[in-house]
Amino acid sequence: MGPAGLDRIISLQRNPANIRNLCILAHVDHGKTTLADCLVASNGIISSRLAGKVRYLDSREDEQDRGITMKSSAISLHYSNGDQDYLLNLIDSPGHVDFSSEVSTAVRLCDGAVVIVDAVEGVCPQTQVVLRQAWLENIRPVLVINKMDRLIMELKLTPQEAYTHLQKILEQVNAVTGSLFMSKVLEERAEKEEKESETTSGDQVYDWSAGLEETDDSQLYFSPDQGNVVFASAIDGWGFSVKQFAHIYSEKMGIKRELLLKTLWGDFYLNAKAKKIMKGAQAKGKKPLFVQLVLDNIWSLYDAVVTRDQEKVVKVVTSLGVKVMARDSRHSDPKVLLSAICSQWLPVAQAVLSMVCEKLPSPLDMAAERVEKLMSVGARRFDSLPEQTQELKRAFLQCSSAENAPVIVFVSKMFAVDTKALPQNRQRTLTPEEIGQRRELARQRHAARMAAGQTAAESNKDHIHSGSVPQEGQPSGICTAKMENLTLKDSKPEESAEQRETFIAFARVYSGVVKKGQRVFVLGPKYDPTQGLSMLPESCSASDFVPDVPHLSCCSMESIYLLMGRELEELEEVPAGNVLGIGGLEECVLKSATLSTSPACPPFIPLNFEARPIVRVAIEPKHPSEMPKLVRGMRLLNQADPCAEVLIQETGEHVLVTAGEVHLQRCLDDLRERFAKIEFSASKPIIPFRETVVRPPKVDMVNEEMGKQHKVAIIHQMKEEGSQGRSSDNLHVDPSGLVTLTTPNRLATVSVRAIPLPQEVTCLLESSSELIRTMEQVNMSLREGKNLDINPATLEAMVGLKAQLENLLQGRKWRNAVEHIWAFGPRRCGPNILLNSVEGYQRPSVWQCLGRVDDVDEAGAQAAVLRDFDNSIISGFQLATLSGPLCEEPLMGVCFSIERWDVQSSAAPQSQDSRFCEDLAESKVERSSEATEAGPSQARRRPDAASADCYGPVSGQLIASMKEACRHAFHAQPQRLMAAMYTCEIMATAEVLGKVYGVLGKREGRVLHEEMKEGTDMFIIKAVLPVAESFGFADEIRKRTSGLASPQLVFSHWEVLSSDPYWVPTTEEEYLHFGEKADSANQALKYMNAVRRRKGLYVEEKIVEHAEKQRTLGKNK
Ligand SMILES: Nc1nc2c(ncn2[C@@H]2O[C@H](COP(=O)(O)OP(=O)(O)OP(=O)(O)O)[C@@H](O)[C@H]2O)c(=O)[nH]1
Ligand SMILES: [Mg+2]
Repeated sequence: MGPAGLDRIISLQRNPANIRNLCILAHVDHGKTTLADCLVASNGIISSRLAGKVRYLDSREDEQDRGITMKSSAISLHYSNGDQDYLLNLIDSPGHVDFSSEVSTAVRLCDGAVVIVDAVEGVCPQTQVVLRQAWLENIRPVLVINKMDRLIMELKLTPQEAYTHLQKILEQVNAVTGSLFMSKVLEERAEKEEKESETTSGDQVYDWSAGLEETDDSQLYFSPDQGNVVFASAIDGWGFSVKQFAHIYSEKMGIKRELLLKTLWGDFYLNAKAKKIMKGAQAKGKKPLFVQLVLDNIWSLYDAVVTRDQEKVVKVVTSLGVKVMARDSRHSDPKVLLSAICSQWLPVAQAVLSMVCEKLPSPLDMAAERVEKLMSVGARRFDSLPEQTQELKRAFLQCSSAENAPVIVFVSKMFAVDTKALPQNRQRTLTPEEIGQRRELARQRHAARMAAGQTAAESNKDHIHSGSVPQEGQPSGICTAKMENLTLKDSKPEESAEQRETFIAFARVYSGVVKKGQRVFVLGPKYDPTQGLSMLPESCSASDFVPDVPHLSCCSMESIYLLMGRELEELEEVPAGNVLGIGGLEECVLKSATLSTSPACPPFIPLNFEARPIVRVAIEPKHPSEMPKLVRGMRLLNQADPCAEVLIQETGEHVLVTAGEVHLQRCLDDLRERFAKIEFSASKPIIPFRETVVRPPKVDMVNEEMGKQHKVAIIHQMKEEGSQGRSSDNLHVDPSGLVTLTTPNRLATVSVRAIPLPQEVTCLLESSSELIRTMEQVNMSLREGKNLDINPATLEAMVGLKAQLENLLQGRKWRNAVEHIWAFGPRRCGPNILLNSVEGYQRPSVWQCLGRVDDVDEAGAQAAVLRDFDNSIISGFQLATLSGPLCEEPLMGVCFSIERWDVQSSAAPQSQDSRFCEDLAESKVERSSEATEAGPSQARRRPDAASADCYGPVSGQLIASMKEACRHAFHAQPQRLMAAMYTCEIMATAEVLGKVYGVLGKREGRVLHEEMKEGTDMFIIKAVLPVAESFGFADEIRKRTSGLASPQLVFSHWEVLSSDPYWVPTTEEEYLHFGEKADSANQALKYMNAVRRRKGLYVEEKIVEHAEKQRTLGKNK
């Protein structure tokens, strides 16, 4: 960018009323980057001939190769709309699901969004996702219906059909917005009623529609007559809103512009005789205005150009008053001529940018509601924040760049750039003076060299004069010193470029002026302004000495940049309301952060990410000595990607977790080429599984009803196994699946049963894990004697969860179960339950925090002892649920019910040996009698003796025994693996439908439904597919359908695999059907063995099954 352009942008930055921060959002391949190209070309940054071809904002090599965007990138553009000059900070975002985290980072920094929809494909899954993201961040969208040319050239629709088709697309988009709006209104109404019901009481009649009618939603929907829709073909360079045509025709036909604006889109037609616009085009079978005045013209232009009707083309060209160069009109590809004409007639940049300037809000229009949402972290209500914090809201709304305004900046991601590409290291163009200076230097050097050559020759000739320094030598000395200076300066970055990547923060200033070198507070996501304000001295600034405050640090913004797509321009300061890049934060910001000069500023709410990282690979350097480089590279990668996770597993493996296959590939490439720069090998993707138990199946593997006898047989088999392999003198498994295990020192005994949880319960627990975690924290602090004030909404959510569980866990088996939930696991918040079914043994349940402390009311010491035992049991349960017996993967949907547990009163270590026999006798008696009461009562009887042992053998052994007992209890039930499932939506034409089904079937996919997309010949297939089978799926589909279908995979849920990994044929039919080995069809066994092999666990395999056959084969060869 030239200095003039830069100056103009700098001056525009000071006028927030004319700034628009916007991002382009859409489903993958709907033309975001192509449209961005057109906008960039309007600023002369790239040639308009190349717009749509260079994809300027896709600056990475792999983005260009694959043709998809992977990183969001920003560019600042200038636009004059009438007499106003605007600054547009434009962010292009990726559409592929794998990179949806990049969309979150972009959306956060914007006030508005351009949502693009492909005119043929209509609303796609990612379109809905991005609309929701925009909605959640409270940013206003405008719509561009792109690829209009496809309606003409590919679908060959008539203008009338196209009009109907476009109406449908608008309806679809508005339906998505409508449902978002509805849920919000209902939510607000619920809140309002809650408040009202606090004040008023009495019977109320419930009116479900209330709220929806009152709230004004006309601004919300996309409609061409509202001016928030543009129809475009980015690739051909044209686009228009109804406004442009209203303008053209108001002059031509003498109809008022306002009237045309309102009637150009909709059920209106032109009565040529009366020269009037009438309503009811459809009913009267007339051409709607939009078809007659707009679409017909475009269609006939395309027709003329494509059929090479020279006469007509010339006529159109002259009537439109556009200029076409001879080389364009002669070009063999009619598209060239088309875009030459269209881009002058209806330039897309003009249409989109004027809509953006008129319809999208400026930073000054930020809604108070949005500010409160951004600032209320941790579900705290905005009005509960300290006063100084609440005052900052004003600063936000004012968006002031005054000297005394507090600086508030949000960093949404960190991105890496090559250090050499930074403006300060870039080779700058020399001014004429400098060139002159250099020339002079070079001349002097040349002269000096010549002179030196001469003197050397002379001294050679005349040795006697050695030592004498020639006069001319002096300037040469100075000269080289200068040169060294120069070259040193030039080469410095290379020498110090040990670190080749520099991290730049992708950020926005919300208030104040950011200056180069300024010091600010970095507020971590858990920073609490109340705490910060109380700990810091008054009017403390980030440049002072700052005492240690949790989650608060200071750093200086060493350099600030204007983001210009592939390039950065260094700036001195950036005022409020702008998007910018900040250098020098890599030490104190990992991925995102809030920066402020005021410690009263709360951290912004975290970005909401749509995709969860699920694909993990283990990474290992080729040469072990390069491990440190790999570790450093992975750390950098973690910082540079908003969604990738890097961790070291318990096994010591370095693991990279990514959102999907494409994301994984990009991360590996980045790691190899930029961050680690070493050779490494990545394992095959590690696929997560879950283990669970199910109810005994009713039919066998050949779908024969299992008779009672059969079941009995199975139970017998189990019993036998129990008595043979699994039963020892410590372990007892009874036929109903109750496992009783005694600790090795025989001081404690637990009896556990595993019960499958209903699926709905598992789902509920899975989705409420955050809430459960909060509940657990509250319980912890309660147990420590602290009392926490819980936010009423959270408390209510907990009560709601309990009620839901009670509702789902009905029946005799689950009587009172919810009340007795002892813990959730693993990690205290997972989808498994530990149930305290010991009769008469009252212990605090997980619902303790809800205030029902009627459970136990014991003396302190007594409670403490029991608590230690409790903790051991709960810990055992946590360990058991963390890794199950099938292949050491976490459990899911299992309830472990403790039916008895006894501890010997004499558990004190000193008495252990002497009383061993006695204990044994005692425990046996207990077990045979009705011992349910004994355990706890014993423990209660002599707490002091046991208390000495709370960290001793009993406690430790109790954990281990509990874990073992759970594992055996698990084994005693029919066990299953659960596989992670993706949902995928595939769009395909009828011809390739069969192939898509073929690939899905081969990969164990299941089609949920299939429907025809209205107005097209496309089918939409919705299917689920195990993650384990998904690698290479997208590629395979693309190959088999010659690129006509491309699926988007999103993690959806866990699903129980129906086959039993330990199944062996038992009935005659099963033998007949599967053969004796029956190992061919057992998918679960295959998965289980693969995981076991990876983890180095024992895998039961017969390697040589038919030795004789092998021998014969060998002979033949
Ligand atoms: N026919 C037609 N093709 C278009 C148009 N706009 C874009 N395309 C094509 O659509 C494809 C995708 O365009 P991109 O601009 O890369 O799409 P994108 O939305 O940026 O894709 P991602 O960034 O990967 O989500 C390219 O092959 C474009 O040439 C259009 O108006 N008409
Ligand atoms: Mg793109």
